[in-house]
Amino acid sequence: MKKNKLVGGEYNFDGLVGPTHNYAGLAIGNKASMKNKSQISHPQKAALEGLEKMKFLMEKGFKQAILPPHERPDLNFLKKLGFSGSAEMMLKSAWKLSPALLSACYSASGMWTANSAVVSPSADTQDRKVHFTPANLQSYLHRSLESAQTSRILKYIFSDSRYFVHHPPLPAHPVFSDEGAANHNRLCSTYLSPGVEIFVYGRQGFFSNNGKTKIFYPRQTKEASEMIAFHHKLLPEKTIVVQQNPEAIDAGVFHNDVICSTDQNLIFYHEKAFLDTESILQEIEQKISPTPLLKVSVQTQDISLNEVVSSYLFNSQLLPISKNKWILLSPKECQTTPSVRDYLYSLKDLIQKVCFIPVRQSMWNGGGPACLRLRVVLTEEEARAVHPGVLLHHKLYKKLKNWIQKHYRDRLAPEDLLDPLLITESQNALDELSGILQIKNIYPFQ
Ligand code: SUG
Repeated sequence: MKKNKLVGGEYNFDGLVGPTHNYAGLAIGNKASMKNKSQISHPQKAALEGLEKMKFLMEKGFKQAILPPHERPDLNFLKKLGFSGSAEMMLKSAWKLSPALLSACYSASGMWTANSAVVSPSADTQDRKVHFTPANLQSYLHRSLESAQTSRILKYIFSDSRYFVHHPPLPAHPVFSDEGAANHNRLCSTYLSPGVEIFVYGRQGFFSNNGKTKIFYPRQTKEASEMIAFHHKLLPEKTIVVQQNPEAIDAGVFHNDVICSTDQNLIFYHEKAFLDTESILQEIEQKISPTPLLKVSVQTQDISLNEVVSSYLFNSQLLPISKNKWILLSPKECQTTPSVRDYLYSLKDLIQKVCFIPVRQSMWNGGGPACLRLRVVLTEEEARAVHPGVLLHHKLYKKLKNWIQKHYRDRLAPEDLLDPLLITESQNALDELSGILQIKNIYPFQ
């Protein structure tokens, strides 16, 4: 089968779900994660669901690539904490201290690559290079363990300094709390033309401001968003930093990509997405001008905030099919939420069709289709400089499917995390994957 031709445009880098995918209830404010704590997980099914989503996009002609899973359990982290002895002993001691600590070291949360980094395309930056800032994800321990590996893998895949600039993650302090592209939108006339970048925060970092939420503590800070816009050399007149609606955060909208989605010049959003949605839209319209801003807005009377969260409607992927026409790739849960299903079937004009995709294993941890991917806009020349081993094509799809079926367990219960065999199995799997993706020495165990 012929490999995808390298052309400029938007590439989706999906996180391949790792062999230790489990439900540990670690993400407070994320209702699915809280609800499914200690459920049996199905790592093989999770990885296959993610891979089928990638295949779906590839077959529709979208540019699809892969980010490999992280090494889990993170034994080096346990060593840093002072645990020692055999791997089995370390697992047991960590579990004894706190089962949550052990599950944090085992979390496969690196799969949600929308949180891995903020990426600014060269069309937006003043030095005309693509800028990457891996997220520090400091809000939760299990996610904070991702940033070092994310930095390593992004530097490996985008290694050519003529095109790519890699910033270190922001300092891992609550003032600079950063959750990556899940709180970052881009609007433009075409992917490769200059765009407007929109950063969405939940609170201000200084003076322990909680952004006026009453239940959940917001993750992203204004200071983190502003710092990234500055590092990425974005033009202030093409950058917007806005606050998410605290009411939405309290309803379980822990990232902006659970309530708003953009593609090219289309914004698909709930009226309660932002603190002052109307004035934000005016600012976007002014900054994107002369390109017209196309809006699809959803009202609370049609879909409540609770239904936004349970269905993950806005975590659908907007797939452009022709000028001003899109397909929506939605999680299956949208089909089973009556108000959302009715709304989707009433859509016409801009969003022409809806396809439902099962990513249930990820959804149970609060991660929908859009959470599983990092968007990277590349010119043709930049695309040629990307490590080719991670670009998806049919042959690679088949190899990955076999690899998942060979190495992944069918089920994992919380107590299975004490099984030292899971360490060897995961390391063997990642070692073989490095060969498949032609990536050398990116894992600490190698
Ligand atoms: O950070 N869930 C992730 C889900 C991330 C979704 N990403 C986007 N919206 N872009 C989170 O809340 C749950 C892990 C657990 O409980 O085992 C978790 O981390």
